[in-house]
Amino acid sequence: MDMNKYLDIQPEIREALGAGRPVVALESTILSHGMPWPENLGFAAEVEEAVRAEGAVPATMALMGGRIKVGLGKEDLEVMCRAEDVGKVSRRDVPVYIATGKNGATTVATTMLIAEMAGIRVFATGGIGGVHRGGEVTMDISADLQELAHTSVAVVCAGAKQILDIGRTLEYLETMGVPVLGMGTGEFPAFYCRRSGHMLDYALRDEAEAAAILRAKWELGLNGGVLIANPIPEEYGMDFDEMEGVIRTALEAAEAAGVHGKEITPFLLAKVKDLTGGESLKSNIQLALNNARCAARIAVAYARG
Ligand code: PSU
Ligand code: MN
Repeated sequence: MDMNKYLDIQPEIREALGAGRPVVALESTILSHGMPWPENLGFAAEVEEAVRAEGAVPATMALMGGRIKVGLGKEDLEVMCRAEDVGKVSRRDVPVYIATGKNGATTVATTMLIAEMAGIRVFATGGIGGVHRGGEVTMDISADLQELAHTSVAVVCAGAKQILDIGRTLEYLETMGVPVLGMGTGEFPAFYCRRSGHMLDYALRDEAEAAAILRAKWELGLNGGVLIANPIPEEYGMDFDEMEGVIRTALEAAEAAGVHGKEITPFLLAKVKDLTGGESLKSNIQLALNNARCAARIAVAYARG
């Protein structure tokens, strides 16, 4: 394990990694920019507890005071959740935040690259970034997809939100050689919705099968990520067509406000939240907990070897 001089790995995580015990990476953008205070603080504790309950150690990532934090203590978690002057850090922002000491929340791309630096193989999130609607013209394609192409970490998500062009996102992942596996489903889920209309090549039977696929890929020297799409639990799923209307309104608002670049995803997420109120927050929390449990079971099976 490369103990990179910029990394602050919490002792419990360092010990687990040294002993080959399961660890699950968690991102902080979902805390700082994805959920409101103080619900996010409650969620941060709950998601770590969900990972522990399955027998793995949680490692929430953030950039703080010029350090890369692998595992956050209570105080750090609170700073990230209060999100006062906390930026959104994708791959290209990392060196800037390290050099300036600014606090930053890690996106899927950044959490993956830090996980790889630390030797963590499994990561749980809510939804990934992807090809935006109109991306064939704007070239707005999330750095998350490049990271999945190159960085050897498995990402457990609930699919991608309908703010994105899900079809083109899946095409991009195919081009980049990223396996996309459905957990108990042959259809790629759309975050709040269990269905997207886009079919996958492989439906996983269970977490042990996922772990076996990860082992085969990386032992073969096929570097890069794996996307595991785990649908939202039935009882929290929302209606696809209803969501489509909400997203159209959010996209129109973004267009009217002239939002673009790294601000577009947080803008759309906030708009969707405003338009759907408490229901979407509840769904978001439940799908993320569900992904954490799934990721922990995969990490446990992977560590068993
Ligand atoms: N999609 C969601 N929730 C999120 C994000 C995306 O449904 O919280 C966040 C993740 O951190 C993701 C990032 O990595 O947004 C992607 O941003 P961009 O599209 O700017 O790459
Ligand atoms: Mn973008």
